[in-house]
Amino acid sequence: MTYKILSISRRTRKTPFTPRVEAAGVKGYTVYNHMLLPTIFESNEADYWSLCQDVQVWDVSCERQIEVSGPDSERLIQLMTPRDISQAVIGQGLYAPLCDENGAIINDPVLIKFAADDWWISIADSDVRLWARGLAQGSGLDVKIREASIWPLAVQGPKAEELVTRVFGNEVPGIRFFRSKMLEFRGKAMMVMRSGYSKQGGFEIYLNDADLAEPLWDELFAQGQDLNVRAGGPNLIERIESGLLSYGNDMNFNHNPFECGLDAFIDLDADIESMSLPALRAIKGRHVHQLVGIVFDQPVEFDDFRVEADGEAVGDVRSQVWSPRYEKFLTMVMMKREFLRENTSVTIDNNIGKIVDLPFDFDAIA
Ligand code: THG
Repeated sequence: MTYKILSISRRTRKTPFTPRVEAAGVKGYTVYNHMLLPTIFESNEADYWSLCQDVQVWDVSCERQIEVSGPDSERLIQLMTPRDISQAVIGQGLYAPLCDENGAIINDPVLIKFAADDWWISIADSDVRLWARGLAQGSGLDVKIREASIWPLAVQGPKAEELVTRVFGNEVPGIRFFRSKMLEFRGKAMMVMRSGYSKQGGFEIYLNDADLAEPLWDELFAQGQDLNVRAGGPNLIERIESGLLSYGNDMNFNHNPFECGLDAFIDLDADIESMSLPALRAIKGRHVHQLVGIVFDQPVEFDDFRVEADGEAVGDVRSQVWSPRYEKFLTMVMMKREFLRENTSVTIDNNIGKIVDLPFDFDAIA
């Protein structure tokens, strides 16, 4: 991949952390939910090791919170997702696909039950606000829908718990995975959840006061000096090794949750009112594609992201990266299931790629 200059304007929204991100020497941004998302500071690989060994602070403000409040809020959220949300407790996050009436994936957010009649959809990169407003209008639901003034800041890595405890206090270690507490910074309570887009452990701080963005950033860096704290962002190497899906890359509106291996996050048998469930029940077992891993011993170049076998297209490369830890070229490929039934490898330019299930099982690959 090559990097090009990104033209920045009002459309590529900045965040309250952007001045600090710039001062930290950001080298690359992407645009996510029409907002800047820092991707590279030192280099993809140096950032990877810092994330895996120490602790990083990520400006993930682009994880916009679509707030759905009012008497019908839970009804609307349940309509949009095939995951049963009826047992969620206040302060809990639930990773859940949103699907349309055909079972196509609209987004794969973290759903947060912030209060009884107040849900946050912590969205991946697609315009869920428009979809939610359209559904609410069309179904006559009594809800308010807005993009909340919340800017998540992730603290990720093995030393994240130590750092967040130093800044937010001794209640931090007691927070369970995908649960949260309201904790104070400079006298202001904000949600702190044990979550984040890496498997190195960590927290997301849902900043609710833009004026505290730079003080919070500065405090994390002051307290984290001896922990080697660095600025970072969702890291391509780490997230592929960990099997975390990226909407728009690994899957999009053309795919359903079965094809992406999101089966665990849908409740086909639940007695819930969800617009995609009838279609998903009908599709199950009959989907055409499957997202799998294909592992090579060295980097290979695909022709227009195509995986071919005997001159025929059998798969579509969605994400790829060189893993410095495992010294393997990891690809995530949407493959035809018909091909998978009879093949366990593919050959690209004389390089044999081993087809494996996701997430990657590195003991099996070695
Ligand atoms: N945090 C928050 N919002 C987000 C993301 C996030 N919105 C956009 C994007 N990331 C959504 N995608 C994911 C993908 C995977 C996970 C979280 C968000 C994730 N998955 C775990 C797993 O697959 O093991 C746990 C899932 C579970 O048990 O519920 O964490 O990062 N706020």
